[in-house]
Amino acid sequence: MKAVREMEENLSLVDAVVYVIDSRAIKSSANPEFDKLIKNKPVLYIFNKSDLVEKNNLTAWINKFKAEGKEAISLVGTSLNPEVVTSALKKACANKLNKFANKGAKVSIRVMVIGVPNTGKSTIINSIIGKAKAVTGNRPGVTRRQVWYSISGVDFLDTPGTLWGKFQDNNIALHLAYIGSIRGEVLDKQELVKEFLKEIKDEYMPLLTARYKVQEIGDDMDLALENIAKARGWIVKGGEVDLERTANAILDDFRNGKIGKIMLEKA
Ligand SMILES: Nc1nc2c(ncn2[C@@H]2O[C@H](COP(=O)(O)OP(=O)(O)OP(=O)(O)O)[C@@H](O)[C@H]2O)c(=O)[nH]1
Ligand SMILES: [Mg+2]
Repeated sequence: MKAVREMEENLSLVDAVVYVIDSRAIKSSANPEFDKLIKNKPVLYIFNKSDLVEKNNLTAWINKFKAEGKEAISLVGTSLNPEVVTSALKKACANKLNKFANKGAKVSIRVMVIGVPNTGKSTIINSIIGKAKAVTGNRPGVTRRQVWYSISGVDFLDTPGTLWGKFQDNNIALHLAYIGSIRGEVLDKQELVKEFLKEIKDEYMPLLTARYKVQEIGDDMDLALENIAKARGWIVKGGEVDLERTANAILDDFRNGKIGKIMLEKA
């Protein structure tokens, strides 16, 4: 894939990798193709969109990564303290910085920011540099090519989000679709939302009730979608339920955190 090839080419230019992960799907937003490429670089994992998950669930993931010897921090990309990221990066690149400091020279750290589409890579860079320079948007494939952004002491290479050829299992594909990392056009929205409701209903029913005014969701997902459409009044002319609108609304709500804090994959 072109984007992965470009990443590979530019890896030799950077001192470290910032691996941006969606906190709602930490397992599924790890691209196995990246893992092979970056194995010789210091990596800082950022669990982004931490505002969309329960804090204790995220702490469990951070502890798990730390236990595996990985550096991980959690962030809200839209309102972060740049210092948190730059100090973690300086720690990861201490070797290089010390070497140059010993020679009395000042040097910048260069990092490549990677991740599957829509995890918030460009948003994080904008927040760090303090300007909305990189284009962002809540859909996959917003960043089209690699671009450098600099602040004093650190250069960031923004990259287009990349997926890999074959998902190990269907759950990964589903989770990436729920969080908006896979293009919508390739998926049947209603089927996707039925899978989504089936997956979260036991753990998160109170959130669904609060948002969609349905008291319970049984095993019949067609009926569930229909009941939500009725409860919310999503009806087309003639009184038929508008299932497509219902599916779109639920997906948008999840992607924007409107249903509440939901983590799809626990540590
Ligand atoms: N709730 C929430 N939304 C976020 C956060 N960080 C980024 N976003 C939103 O997530 C969406 C995607 O952000 P981008 O920065 O464009 O993501 P990207 O990883 O650069 O995406 P590609 O360039 O398509 O790979 C935008 O709507 C951001 O506003 C966060 O911490 N919390
Ligand atoms: Mg981007």
